[in-house]
Amino acid sequence: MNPNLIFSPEVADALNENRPVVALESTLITHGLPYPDNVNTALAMEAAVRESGAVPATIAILKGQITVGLSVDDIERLGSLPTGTVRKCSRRDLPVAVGLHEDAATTVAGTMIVAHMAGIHVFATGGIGGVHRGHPFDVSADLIELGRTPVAVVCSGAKSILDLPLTLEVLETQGVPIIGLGTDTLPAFYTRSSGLPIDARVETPSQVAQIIAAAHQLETRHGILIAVPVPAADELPAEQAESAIQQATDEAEAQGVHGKAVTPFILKRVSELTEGESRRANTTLLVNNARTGGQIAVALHQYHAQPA
Ligand code: PSU
Ligand code: MN
Repeated sequence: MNPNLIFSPEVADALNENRPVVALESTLITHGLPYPDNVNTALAMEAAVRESGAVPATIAILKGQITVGLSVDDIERLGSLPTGTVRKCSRRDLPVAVGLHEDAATTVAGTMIVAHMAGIHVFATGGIGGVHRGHPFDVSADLIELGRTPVAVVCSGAKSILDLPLTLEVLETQGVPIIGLGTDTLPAFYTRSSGLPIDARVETPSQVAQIIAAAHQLETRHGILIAVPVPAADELPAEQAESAIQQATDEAEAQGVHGKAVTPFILKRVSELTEGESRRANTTLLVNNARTGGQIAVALHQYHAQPA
């Protein structure tokens, strides 16, 4: 085990006893949702993982220590720090945050790296990064990480702040299977479908676990994307999501926002522009994905536990 990692007692016990664990990210806490929604949602996600019989491991870097399994106090502290004081930590930021003993919140890419180091196979979040609209060279490191790190990422696709067709092209090039759980198209975060076809559709967490187990046996060494649409009752009307996203993207362009600041800027503006409407969709899908991640981790555990 990597000596830089520290574990909560609960996560350490679960991993030692080979019980199912689900990784959760922290950038959605520091850069994705406003306080106190962020803290409440992070705790609701942990509760949903527990309800499905798995142990949640929220991951972040606290004063340079890569921490697997934040306490409630850690989540409250990270979530209430002023915006911009916590480093957003993707692959390239990890050595900086650790080396300089910083507080940092892991993105999908950063969380995948740590989950893999810790021996956690399933990770649940809301939306992954992708290729930005109008900027085909702004490709989130999340997509490259999915191509190189064997962790299954349960998500609701990506927000259409991104260029979704180009995002799918990059995932294809990176060799990342996209499995729809109850869907045959890529979900677009607030809305259930982008209309874009994906690789395979399955109906149960246990079928997802079968695919993850096969990838482990084949030693393919890449990630798998598990796409779970937002529950229908809390879906946002497509036109409403689209017009807010268009306006936020135009504003980012006009204000010259670039690099790692683009995604947080657009997330913030979209949530301001859609007010409460998007908040419900956002929270519902995050908690639903955490619950689904728990079910997949439990199924994977049973699958692995069976004699070969
Ligand atoms: N998309 C969301 N909410 C988020 C993010 C993306 O709907 O909170 C966060 C995730 O942590 C993701 C990161 O890994 O933004 C992607 O940032 P970038 O585009 O800079 O790679
Ligand atoms: Mn980006």
